[in-house]
Amino acid sequence: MDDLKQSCYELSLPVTEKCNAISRDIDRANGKQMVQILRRCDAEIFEKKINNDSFQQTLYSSSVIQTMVDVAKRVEMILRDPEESLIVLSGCGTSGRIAFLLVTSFNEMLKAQNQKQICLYIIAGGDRALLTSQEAPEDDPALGALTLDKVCAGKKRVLFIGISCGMSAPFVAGQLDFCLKHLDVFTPVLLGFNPVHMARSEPMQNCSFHFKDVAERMTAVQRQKKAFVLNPVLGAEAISGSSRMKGGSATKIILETILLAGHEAAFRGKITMPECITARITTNEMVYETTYSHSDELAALIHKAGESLQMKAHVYYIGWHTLGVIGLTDASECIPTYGADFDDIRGFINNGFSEMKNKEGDLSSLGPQFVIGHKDFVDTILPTLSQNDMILFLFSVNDDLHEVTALADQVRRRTSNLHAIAHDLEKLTVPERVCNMFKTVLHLTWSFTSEEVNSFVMRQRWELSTKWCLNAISTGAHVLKGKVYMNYMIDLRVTNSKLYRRAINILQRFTGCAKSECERALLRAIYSTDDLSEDMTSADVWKHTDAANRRDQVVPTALVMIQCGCTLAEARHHLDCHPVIRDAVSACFSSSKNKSTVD
Ligand code: F1P
Repeated sequence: MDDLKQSCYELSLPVTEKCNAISRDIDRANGKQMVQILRRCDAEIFEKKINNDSFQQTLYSSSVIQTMVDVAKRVEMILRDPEESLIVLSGCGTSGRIAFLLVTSFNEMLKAQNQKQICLYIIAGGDRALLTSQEAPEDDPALGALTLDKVCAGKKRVLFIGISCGMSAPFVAGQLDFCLKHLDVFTPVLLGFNPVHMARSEPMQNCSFHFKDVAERMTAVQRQKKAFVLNPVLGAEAISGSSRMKGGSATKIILETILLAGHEAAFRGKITMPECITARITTNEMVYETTYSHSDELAALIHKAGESLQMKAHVYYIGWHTLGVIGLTDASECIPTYGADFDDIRGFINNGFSEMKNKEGDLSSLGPQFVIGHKDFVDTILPTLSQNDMILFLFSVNDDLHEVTALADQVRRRTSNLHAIAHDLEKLTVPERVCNMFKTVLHLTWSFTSEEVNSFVMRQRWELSTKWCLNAISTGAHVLKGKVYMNYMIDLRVTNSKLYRRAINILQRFTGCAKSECERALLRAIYSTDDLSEDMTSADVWKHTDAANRRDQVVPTALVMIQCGCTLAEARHHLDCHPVIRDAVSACFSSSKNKSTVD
């Protein structure tokens, strides 16, 4: 694509789908360089101005802080009068997983103080979506509304927070629309990271409105403080469109800040002021600084994980308590983002589902993807573990260190490829003999005293720090495996309408061809044919994504077909000869360049 076409094309994309200039060459970076790139991309979460644009509101903008204060006041009201009230957090994919984590932690905190547990999460696709990619329900606005209606039956007051980083998920749009129709009960909040005019305006399944429509209606109602739109801009993701990264982190920071402020106001009489919201965000910024100050260890872990994936071996996260949830979440996201197999990167948590405390309970009978306990790891993985597999323990000084050392001991009998991310406090450190069990230890000692912050708050910081580390490790490892071209996830799974559009965008971006040509190539790859029938081309997006769910490498195949002007079989053969997708694409770009020079 020439420069002008390229910049017009970029301008047409919402911020969350744009290509970040900082990470443009991430696919050529080594571990150390990658950490620096990710560090700079994540710094944008806390920047006062993005791309020198003073019109874009960012996390620290007074309008955003004020909206957070307003929503925290709603939380306070509900906590003060919890009977027949609910706080519901809902989202799809990563957004739903973060909702789950926040809700279970907040409810635990309420329970510890003998308060009513009034928080609920909804994730599109139900609890199985906590561990696996269930992208299709995300496209269903009616299902979203119905699910919300069901869980809120009989409630008199509901604070609903719908999370969609890209302001695009129909499931969430359906819920917000439902709330707007019932403002007597619901106060809807939209959390996303685009300006409202960039919210998605594509038609939705059996629906008369689209996301942007809902976002605009929300903005109108916000004037009467009956609905709230929280949409600071964070800059583009390090891997274009990968909202699990900055989007997920900012979701966690914003919602924890709001919930805690509401809690402090309700139970400690601390009036929520903009300054305390700002101070909490600054604390998270400090967590960011501290985490990335360990760049050497982080780079070493990326390198190790990359080596394992390159050798077709595995990376296993063995986490304790909520750090286990962070591990499970990070691992589950690699499947749709990088077309990874579920066992390339896998997470395990102590006590499995009883530790997760998810609504639907033990899901282990659903299949191997749902086998998540440490005991399961010992029974099923440990006996076949090889030196090429990387094991990464995730724990804090508050976890059972006897259990940590006993399991580490067992693993060490099979492999020395054992590493850890360990959190502790200046006044309470993980003993050296524990750290010495691991080859690499990313040891984060935090300067807060446990009196200063309660253990829930401390844990939230450890979770965020671990999230940043694991996002860097799994992203970096897939880059090293060749699953990223420039900073695009070219082997994504095209399993819902957003990802279908993203796939076409990626094809347009690399080939410079018209949208219609890119879409045809994508459909050829999805339906595995060179001759598309009328039925195929006229089917709606949901039919396409359903078919795409059962195919591998659809975007790389389409890319090679367009670039080389070849058949499906030839494209597949080309990809078979180049297992590293980045190489396959480069080889086909250079061969088509040579061809055009000769022509
Ligand atoms: C929701 C989501 C992402 C996932 C993938 C598909 O996005 O499920 O979490 O990684 O991109 O969409 P959003 O609604 O939060 O933008």
